[in-house]
Amino acid sequence: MSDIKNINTTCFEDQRPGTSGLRKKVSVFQQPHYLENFIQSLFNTLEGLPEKLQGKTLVLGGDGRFHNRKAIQVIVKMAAANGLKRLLIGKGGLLSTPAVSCLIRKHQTLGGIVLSASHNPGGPKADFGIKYNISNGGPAPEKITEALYQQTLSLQQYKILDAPNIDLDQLGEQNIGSLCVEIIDPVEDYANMMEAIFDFEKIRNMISQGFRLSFDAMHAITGPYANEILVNRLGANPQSIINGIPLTDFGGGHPDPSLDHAKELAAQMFTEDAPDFGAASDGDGDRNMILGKNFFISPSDSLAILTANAQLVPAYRDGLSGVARSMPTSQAVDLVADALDIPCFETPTGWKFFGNLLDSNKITLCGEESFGNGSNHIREKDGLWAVLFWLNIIASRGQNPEQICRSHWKQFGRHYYTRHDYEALDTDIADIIVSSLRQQLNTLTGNSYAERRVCLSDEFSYTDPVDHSISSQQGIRICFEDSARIIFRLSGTGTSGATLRIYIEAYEENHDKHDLDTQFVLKSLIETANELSGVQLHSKRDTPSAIT
Ligand code: VG1
Ligand code: CO
Repeated sequence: MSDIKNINTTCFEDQRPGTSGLRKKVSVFQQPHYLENFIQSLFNTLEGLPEKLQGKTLVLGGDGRFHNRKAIQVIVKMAAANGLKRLLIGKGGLLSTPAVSCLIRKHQTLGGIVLSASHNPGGPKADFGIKYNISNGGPAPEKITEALYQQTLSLQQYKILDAPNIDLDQLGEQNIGSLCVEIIDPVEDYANMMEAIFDFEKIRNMISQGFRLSFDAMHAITGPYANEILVNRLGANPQSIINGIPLTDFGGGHPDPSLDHAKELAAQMFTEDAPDFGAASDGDGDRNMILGKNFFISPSDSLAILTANAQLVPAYRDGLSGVARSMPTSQAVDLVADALDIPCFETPTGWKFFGNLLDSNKITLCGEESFGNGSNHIREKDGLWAVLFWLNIIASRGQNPEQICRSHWKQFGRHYYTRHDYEALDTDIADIIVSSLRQQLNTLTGNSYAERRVCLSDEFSYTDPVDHSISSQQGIRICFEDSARIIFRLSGTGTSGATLRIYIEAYEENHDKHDLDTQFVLKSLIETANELSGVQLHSKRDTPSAIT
């Protein structure tokens, strides 16, 4: 029996999706009708679009964090009451973000719902999140998330079927009202896709000849995927997967693939006896960190290196149509695109901006400084894909990650790069910092800071080359004549206060200077960034909360 529940939405004024969906504390999601308000608003928005919701199929799954199973049961009953025909759900309620994108495309569904707060911690006191992906497999564009948000403000009632819970652990079909729920293997379609892209035989040979790797799944979603792909299909030692079992609180950790958070992996990789290759992924499996023996590959360099070596991978053998990077990502890939004579696009932060470029075949590869890369195989960034890409390059070139990176710098020069985050700032203070930067913008050009002349200072605005939609206020940038840059933007994924991200980059062509310490090389630019923004003064902090 379908129930209609009346609600008062005035207490749900904060359901505007951010960079990557709606993210809140679990306790916020646990409020009566909170999740329902968001899901019904999503369904109403979709029903109002030409594609319509009724009679359609959606993919549904999450990264296994606390509240995942409960939320899935609610969404299933609401899907049944709202006239959906079919749901494809990963066994145990598990699906990585890239796997959802893969399934949407393979089964040509209307879209998919991912339950994840990505790299944010999980557990009863931590974070939960929801994002919606459209039929191309990519994150919903702003026009959908904005319409959804407007719905959340005025929704008066939602529909839910009064029915028992479904069994999330039983493969196969179950019916609930007129809805058919199919519980599927979360890994298989995705693993098959990886096998069709990369030269598995070459990687398998390399591993069988003694190549050692370590992959840190951080007790998040990628454990089962890494086991199937790296161990079962590529022959890696089962012990090369660390923290491989998904836990609802990620073992108390922060599933962020950085040297700070992937501590166990970092400890393994920076020793005498380190494996040849190390990698980690985040909560929902869409990001990656790549390490060599005692060697860190910066994510911006990783994008440039993948681009330069793409033709070693079977799926990209015929070359790339173009590449894209988010604005704060270093300009390393621009130089490679130049050399390959392919276009290079600069988009705002967030994966949704790559969708149109990929759909119209303007680009084949894309990436962000925040440890995310991807390609036209799906419409999300993809952690394990990047790991396999690196393994494919290493196996083809017969060189280790450090050698590959150093020869890249030798050919193209090195972009020193760092990001300083000031997390959980008071929102008023963050606003003061940003508006004071805005006010200074037209006074900077032509002046010199850190012994460099400013050639451009503006607030980044993006016009989508395909649908011509405009996204403004996407970060404040100060560009120097020697191609150094300082960029400021506020994070759209945090759940407490505001996070100011400061991105700093300088280019060094002379390869005698490629071995210096990054923070040392960027010191004067860092000081300039601190002075211009007054971040330390306003926040009364003398160091960033995180340095990448
Ligand atoms: C951060 C990153 C951005 C990334 C986003 C989602 O956003 O900077 O590059 O796309 O997280 O990644 P923000 O607004 O906090 O800077 V994930 O792994 O959460 O899907
Ligand atoms: Co993620």
